[in-house]
Amino acid sequence: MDKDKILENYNRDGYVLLKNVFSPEEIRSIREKITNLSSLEGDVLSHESLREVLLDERVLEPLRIILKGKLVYFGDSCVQSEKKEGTRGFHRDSKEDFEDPTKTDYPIVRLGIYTQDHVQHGGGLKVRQGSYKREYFGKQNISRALFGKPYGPLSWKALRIGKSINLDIAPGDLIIWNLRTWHSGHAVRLKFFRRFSINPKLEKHIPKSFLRPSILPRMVIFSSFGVSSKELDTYVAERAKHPSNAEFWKKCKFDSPEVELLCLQKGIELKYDGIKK
Ligand SMILES: O=C(O)CCC(=O)C(=O)O
Repeated sequence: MDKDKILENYNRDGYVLLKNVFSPEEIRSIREKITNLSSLEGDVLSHESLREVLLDERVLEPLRIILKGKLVYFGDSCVQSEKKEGTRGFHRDSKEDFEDPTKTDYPIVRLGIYTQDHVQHGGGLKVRQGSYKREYFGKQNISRALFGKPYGPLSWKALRIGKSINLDIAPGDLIIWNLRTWHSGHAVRLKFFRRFSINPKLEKHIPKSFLRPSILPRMVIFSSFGVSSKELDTYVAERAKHPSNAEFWKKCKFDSPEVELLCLQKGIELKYDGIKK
């Protein structure tokens, strides 16, 4: 996908799905490397064998196009290998984010490298198209509307939170979404009407016989990147406050000289506020 198309899709939808970024052979190798890890703990760059995947130019270039600046990596990444279905529910990951999304950008994105098929199978990702630009009736905004200042008059527009779409992610594809985009993992696929996207709250109630199976173990590499900004400072500070994230970051080793050198070569800034060793 060329630069203009990446920006056009991302600006319209709040996400962009890049097809065939990795070859089937590369995906087989990534799955093998994940299988051979002695532990999944820590961020992706802490795993020597997987650094090259995340720092691949085919991954970094679209991020630079979307974020329009020097990339900042702050250890908010993980390698997942799940043997059973995980939790579901639409959510957005921006933190302490009270700006008007119709007028402001949120300079942090997340990427997913799913290593199994989610076109014909379940277990993929669903998103609400364009939701990153919508006001929303989340808990934060309702309490702001009642007890504080909503950003502008709350309107019916807030109820239009974007069409729910099961993304056709195939192994080798790269999906990048803005942290304000509503999304939910482990999306189910109906046997018939495979494109039909069911609300995540209802997904677990659908009888198995109506569903397409998921490929297990479900192996995915997730990572966030941002550009230097007050939003990024707030995001990292907010995440670091939570004991579970503090525990996670303690196991990260992206402050090693090898990672620092690799990131320097790739023009990536490392932000250590979360891990503070
Ligand atoms: O498991 C998934 O597919 C989605 C994960 C997710 O919500 C996230 O990484 O922010």
